[in-house]
Amino acid sequence: MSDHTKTNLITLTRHVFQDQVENYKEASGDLTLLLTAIQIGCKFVASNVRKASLISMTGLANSSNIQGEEQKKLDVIANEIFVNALRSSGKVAVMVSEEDEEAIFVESQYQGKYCVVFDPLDGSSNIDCGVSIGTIFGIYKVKEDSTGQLSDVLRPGSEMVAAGYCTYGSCSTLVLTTGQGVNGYTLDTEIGEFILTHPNIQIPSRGKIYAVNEGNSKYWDGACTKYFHSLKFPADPKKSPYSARYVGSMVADVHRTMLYGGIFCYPADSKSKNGKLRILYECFPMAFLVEQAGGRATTGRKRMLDVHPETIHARSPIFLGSKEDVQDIEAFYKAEP
Ligand code: FDP
Repeated sequence: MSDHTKTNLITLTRHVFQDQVENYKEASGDLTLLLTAIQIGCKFVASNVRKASLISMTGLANSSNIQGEEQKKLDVIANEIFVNALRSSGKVAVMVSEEDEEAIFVESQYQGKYCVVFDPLDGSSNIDCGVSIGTIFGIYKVKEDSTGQLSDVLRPGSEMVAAGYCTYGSCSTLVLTTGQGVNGYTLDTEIGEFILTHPNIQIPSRGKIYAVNEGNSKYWDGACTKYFHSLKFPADPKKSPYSARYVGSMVADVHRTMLYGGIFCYPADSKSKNGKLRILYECFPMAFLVEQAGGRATTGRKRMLDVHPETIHARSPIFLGSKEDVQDIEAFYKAEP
């Protein structure tokens, strides 16, 4: 007799469709189709990342993006892959990509009712040495009576209807929320499908790991300086210090935090007054996922998902992860008006 679990695989599409049938009876199926386009983008990028060194796809593309950062060849290719997959899905009205200065408004014949904000390849500085990188995306529904405008994406993260990321590392895992918890699906490269491997991800309420670029500590404010000191030199002598882990790819650092607990931080500092990470396609999707997994995400002084972005590439400081760890940094900011 066959092992039923191995012949009855729960693919991402099957799982999302099942959720639609059980929980959203009135749904049209458009979100499921949009997520299929995103999956195709992730599989295509995963395949390019895996063979990048073999097909001369490492290195610079000799261009720079809106943030003035030099684009890698893979950044440009990943962006084209996602823009093409999303546009041709027929489900998207507006796209915002980290790699494009302006929002992209889809031509009327292809237009759908969703807006997708995304960083096609996050962690660019890790591309050429084969360290984990990823894609991050967030999805809004266009407002009633809108056919797709900038105001459909310049909204608080709490209005997103879905968000996720896909890691490209020792394996590719797509982690997704549609607002009913968080699930992780690992790419089976032999059959080309994302398979449910991490059902109902829950972040531990407290962790033992912190992730921050410690090299910036001379620029930190008082709250950050005191907080990170408290992790390394706990006031209670019976407590062990936290471990430090920092990949330098947000997707990899957040994925570890989702599974093991702890805190991921990119604070504002005297050099980067608004922090480094972009609100729409880095902070919001990750904050949505973390909250759905029982964790917390803050700017230090405000719930991350309540921020109202003024421009599509605006930045924010961010602290996210285990609920109690994030509450600790919030307390340090509260004590420092
Ligand atoms: P990168 O610049 O390599 O693309 O948003 C970009 C990002 O990586 C994040 O993935 C990562 O968390 C962060 O920047 C790393 O920044 P630092 O190098 O300043 O630590």
